[in-house]
Amino acid sequence: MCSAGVSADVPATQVKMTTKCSWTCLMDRSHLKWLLLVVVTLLLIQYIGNLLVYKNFYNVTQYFNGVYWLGQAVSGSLYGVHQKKMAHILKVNGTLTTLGTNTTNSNTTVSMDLQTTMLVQPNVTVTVDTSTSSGKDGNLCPSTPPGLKGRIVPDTTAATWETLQAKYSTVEPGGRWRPKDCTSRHHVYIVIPYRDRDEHLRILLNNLHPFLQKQQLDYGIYVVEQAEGSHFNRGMLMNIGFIEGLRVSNYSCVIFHDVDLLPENDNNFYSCPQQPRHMSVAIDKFNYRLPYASLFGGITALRVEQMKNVNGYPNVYFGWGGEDDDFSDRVRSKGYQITRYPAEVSRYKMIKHNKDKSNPPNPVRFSLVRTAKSRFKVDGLQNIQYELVKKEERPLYTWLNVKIDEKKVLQTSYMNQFKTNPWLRNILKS
Ligand code: UDH
Ligand code: NGS
Repeated sequence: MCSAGVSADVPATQVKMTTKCSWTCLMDRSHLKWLLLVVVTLLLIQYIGNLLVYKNFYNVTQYFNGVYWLGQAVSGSLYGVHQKKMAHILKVNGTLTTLGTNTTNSNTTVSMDLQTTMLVQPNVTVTVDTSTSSGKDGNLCPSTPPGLKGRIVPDTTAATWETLQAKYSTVEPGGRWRPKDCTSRHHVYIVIPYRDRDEHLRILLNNLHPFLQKQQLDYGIYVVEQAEGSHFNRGMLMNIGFIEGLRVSNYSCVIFHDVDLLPENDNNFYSCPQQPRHMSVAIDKFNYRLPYASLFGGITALRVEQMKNVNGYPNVYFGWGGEDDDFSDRVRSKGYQITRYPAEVSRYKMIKHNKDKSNPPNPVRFSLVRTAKSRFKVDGLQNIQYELVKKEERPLYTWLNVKIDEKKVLQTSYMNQFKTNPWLRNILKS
């Protein structure tokens, strides 16, 4: 203990400070200053650390062989940057292992690198999402389908339609299938946007049917082909497939699937977890790395009510690019988290091809993405217009041939700000 005192017999001008040091005062004042500084720094570090402590668990899903995925979310500010963190955790034989983390700044997600650091506290209890693992029906398929191998090599040979039909004779007309011996836990439909890619479609279906059957899914495949006469519009084809699929069956989960992506791991479950999922995380074309954090293109999985809630894809993107970025913004602006399984699982091979002639890059796509928010409510499922020219239940898929009136779609008040753009002017005057 140190104390300071003033001698009473000294004039005020000569007031003298005297210092008494008790036996506990083991250091002089300069040491004390340093000690205080260290203590304050330690407290500050602990405070910042606490902001980033992994506390809130959500979205726990079993997705293969006794392995659980769970998002562990935390929010906080470090050096003024708002951060969110998610951990991807595997539970194998009762042991929790963290595979990697997603750090998100300002609501965007970055790809994660696989690492084996243990991030969970030892007293964490993992509870499995019972919405997909229990049911009244006693004959439910097992939550872990038997016979999954993990890494698989896609077959890139283009078999003829006749060969494929014979090979997958148990598939019902319209491309529907369900396990015979048990009731599937997942009622899923796959929507494929399509134009002039016959060979890609044959290759994809040759890979997809056996893949989905091994996963014991109750599924249907819908190929939405855009008729000639308008620039390709991937977003609208997704919306149309979504609407038309629901006319056929009461699906609960939709998977939007580019025709040129082939899965390389059969543990990549084609179902919808609690949050929207970006499935094509690691593609060979990008060296198995996610090109950018908010990417939500290629293949995505959403629950039907989530797709309705975000008003679907935008309709106004004709030509290549941007519609998936707009969709990504829609999903996140509704408060959903875009989730991703580990890159080892969400692995794809892309069938090599060049840019399609009828799908040139859209020159206004960047402006459209920048102003996307203003159209979330007015442009999408809510106002879509198309003509269903033909619908056929083909042996391996349902074929929807649709006509899109490009001029009509773009002639709306919310596109007024782009009317001076030569590309758009050209379309509108044609
Ligand atoms: N699609 C068609 N027909 C088209 C255009 C697009 O079916 O004419 C569909 C198809 O499902 C495709 C998806 O829309 O997978 C996405 O279109 P894309 O494959 O053109 O876009 P992505 O960004 O590839 O996947 C761009 C071409 C990269 C060329 C690189 C050349 N080295
Ligand atoms: C972005 C595009 C996305 C596209 C992504 C990956 O630049 O639509 O590249 O493309 N966004 C815009 O153009 C605004 S890829 O390399 O797969 O061809 O999905």
